[in-house]
Amino acid sequence: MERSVLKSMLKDMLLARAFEEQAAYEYTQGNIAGFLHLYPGEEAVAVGVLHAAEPGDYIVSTYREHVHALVRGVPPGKIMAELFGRKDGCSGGLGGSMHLFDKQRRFMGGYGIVGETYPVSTGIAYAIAMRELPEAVICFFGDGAVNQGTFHESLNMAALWNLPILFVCENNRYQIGTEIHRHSKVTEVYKRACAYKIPAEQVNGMDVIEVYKATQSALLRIREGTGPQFLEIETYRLRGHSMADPGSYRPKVEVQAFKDEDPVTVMLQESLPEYPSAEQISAIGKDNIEHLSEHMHQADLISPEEFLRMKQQVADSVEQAVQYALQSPEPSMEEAFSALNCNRGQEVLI
Ligand SMILES: Cc1ncc(C[n+]2csc(CCOP(=O)(O)OP(=O)(O)O)c2C)c(N)n1
Ligand SMILES: [Mg+2]
Repeated sequence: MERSVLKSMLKDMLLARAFEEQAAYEYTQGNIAGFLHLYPGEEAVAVGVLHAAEPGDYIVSTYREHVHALVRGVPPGKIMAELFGRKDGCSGGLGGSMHLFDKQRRFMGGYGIVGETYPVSTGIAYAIAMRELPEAVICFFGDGAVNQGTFHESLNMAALWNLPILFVCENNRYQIGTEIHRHSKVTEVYKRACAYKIPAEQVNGMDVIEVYKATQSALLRIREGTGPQFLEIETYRLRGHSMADPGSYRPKVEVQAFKDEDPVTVMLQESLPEYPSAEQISAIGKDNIEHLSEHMHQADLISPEEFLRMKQQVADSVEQAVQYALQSPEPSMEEAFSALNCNRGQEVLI
């Protein structure tokens, strides 16, 4: 795998973690109101999947979507301003944490309703199929969302009409405080896709490289016309369900076990340089030493200095995002009302 892709994924994972931890802090300062669902521990899912996607693909996500938007390229300041409910946020400050949107980057939300992402994705994929475009829709949802009726309706239609959708289940084992075996008879989520003859597999969500590769091949199959694909990506959230949830229903040993497997740490270990030993170099032969060192230079392995620089860049961009959000005004009452359907014309809603 190309070192540049690895480095870029590492940077996005560090950015994701720093952004979310900063958002948690801003919530405690009263700068963010309402619900705030954070992503630490799950970074490898959004980063691996979205790095394998093309810019022309559409992304439909849940209420735990800040990192999906970040990795998709929505500027951190635009996301932070949206969390703050400010006018310069990516949804004009009217959506907040659960309703990020960026049409230009084909980031089609952010939805607060569990199970809402399936019909939205199915509709977009239907439009793509009608136009015979080479694009795909990536539909994210949680393990708790697979018992919604929309899951079955949408998977059936997607399979029947051969729609270009990649269904991505972020299986973090919990639906708020309810562990998966307490809400689902079938706890291996990928097996449900077989009922609709959708090819499905389970992926280790603690390993960003595995997530990237599984997504790349699934998207390739979609573009070849195989129809919808399904990935169940096993992951874990290190924080509570939302900032309002202390997460006390989970045994401490369980949380610690997953912290030890934290994808950001794992990724970091993967990308540290592995210089050959003196014996390995001499085994290759003297003439090859220059060749080898040049190759290593070109391969651009990350050095400790480069990693520190990367971390500093990430910290700076999060700080700038907070400043951007703080200087942005709140939307006016007129702007707030302009987004309501009933004020667009003379429509009577009921
Ligand atoms: C239709 C609907 N029912 C219930 C809720 C309340 N609710 C919010 S989050 C959530 C749990 C969803 O869990 P999961 O899909 O596993 O996602 P996770 O939070 O783990 O990412 C529920 C039941 C909702 N938002 N929408
Ligand atoms: Mg869950």
